[in-house]
Amino acid sequence: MFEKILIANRGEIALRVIRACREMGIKSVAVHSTADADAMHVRMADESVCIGPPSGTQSYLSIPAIIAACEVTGAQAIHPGYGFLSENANFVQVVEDHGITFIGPTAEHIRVMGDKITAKDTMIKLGVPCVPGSDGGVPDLAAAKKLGEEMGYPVIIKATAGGGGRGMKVAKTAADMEEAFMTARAEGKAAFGNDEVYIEKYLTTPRHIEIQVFGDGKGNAVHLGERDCSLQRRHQKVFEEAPGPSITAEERAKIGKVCADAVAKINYIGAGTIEFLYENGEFYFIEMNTRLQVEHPVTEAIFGVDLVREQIRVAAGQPMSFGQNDLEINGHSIEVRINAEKLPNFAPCPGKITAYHAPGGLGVRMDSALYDGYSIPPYYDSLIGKLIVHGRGRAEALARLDRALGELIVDGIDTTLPLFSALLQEDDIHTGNYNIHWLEKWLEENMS
Ligand code: MV4
Repeated sequence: MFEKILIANRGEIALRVIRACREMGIKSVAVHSTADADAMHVRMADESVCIGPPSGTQSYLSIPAIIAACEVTGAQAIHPGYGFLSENANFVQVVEDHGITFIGPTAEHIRVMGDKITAKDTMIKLGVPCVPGSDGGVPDLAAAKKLGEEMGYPVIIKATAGGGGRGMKVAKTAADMEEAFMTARAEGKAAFGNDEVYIEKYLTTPRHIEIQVFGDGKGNAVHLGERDCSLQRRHQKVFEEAPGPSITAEERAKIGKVCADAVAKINYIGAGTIEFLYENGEFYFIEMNTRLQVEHPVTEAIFGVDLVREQIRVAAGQPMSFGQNDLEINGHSIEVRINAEKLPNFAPCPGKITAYHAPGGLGVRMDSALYDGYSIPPYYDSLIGKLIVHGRGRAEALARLDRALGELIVDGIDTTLPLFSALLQEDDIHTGNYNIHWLEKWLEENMS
């Protein structure tokens, strides 16, 4: 096993990894920008290295700075967390070229899944159900128009280098095709330097259901059920839960097995998430994320496993500590993401925390790097905490969420917390009756 791991991240996810390291008897190294000298991850790690100025590009995204920090501290492995360098295939290559272990998938798997066309092509070959659409890239507008007629409108044009909602355009009718196609292409080119696009049938009212998978890199893999992450605003998840309120045990077992078999077949190593749109009882693959996700705690809650510990184990060449038959769902879990943002417009709201009190008690987990007197710097993501609750059933989890929100104090800045108390007043939240458009529509009706 590794003696020392460097965490190439900040905030709550850095703490999450440090905690797993400590339980495993592994020393942790924090890296930080000058703006984060007083951050909790620096205090909580066994040692820390300043890797650059405030801007993410010159610190948490600086490959040479992070490699140098590994070399001076003697860390044998790097955990990337999520965001930053976590899905950067080139980074993985450089890490390995320096004889350091990347705690995550191979550069090749990251590359294949990072290009949405090769990801989809791979999934089709592995027998994973996909959204009907073009066979690979669509070369020009004429081909796009021809496909639109064949498939029937509406269709969606997506940049292959996009993902997370960037470089996507819907064409409701043939009349929209030219503008949608050209815009998706231009956005792909501008944002990612890649103008290749593909086309899919546009699903109008799906849910976002993602399957957690985990592989040992040696042809063994499991699934840990689904998360419903349909409640999003501008492609940012706000509220996530597991299991999905609309998914039956039979559906879970079936799609879960398809996903576990697929990742086993490619010798996938570590944690991964296979994202689907779910509509009328059918699953349609859209993307695969080759990282630990923000919302992984809801899966941990219902399965009682530590996903970061497993990531570290398999990266060190050890077997996973559980197989599919050891995995059984226990109850229901919900996560809400707390952002330093001012409602109703979700404007970033950094500043000094004048009082912080975390909720506790049975079935409550607060993952946050906040503390009394901490100043949230303006340079990074506005996520300041995740409140995760667990109950024997969905109703108990919702009641516990309401109770925990009542205990939580974050003073000195504006946060998205009032949103959750308001959502808990909605019948649709209690019945689980929502899709990917529900939250944006609700915000329009209730916050403007
Ligand atoms: C779609 C879609 C409808 N039909 N693909 C948005 C982000 C990216 N992960 C894929 N996205 C979508 N792809 C087809 N064929 C609708 C969306 C979408 C969406 C998906 C998940 C969660 C929220 C969403 C909000 C708007 C659009």
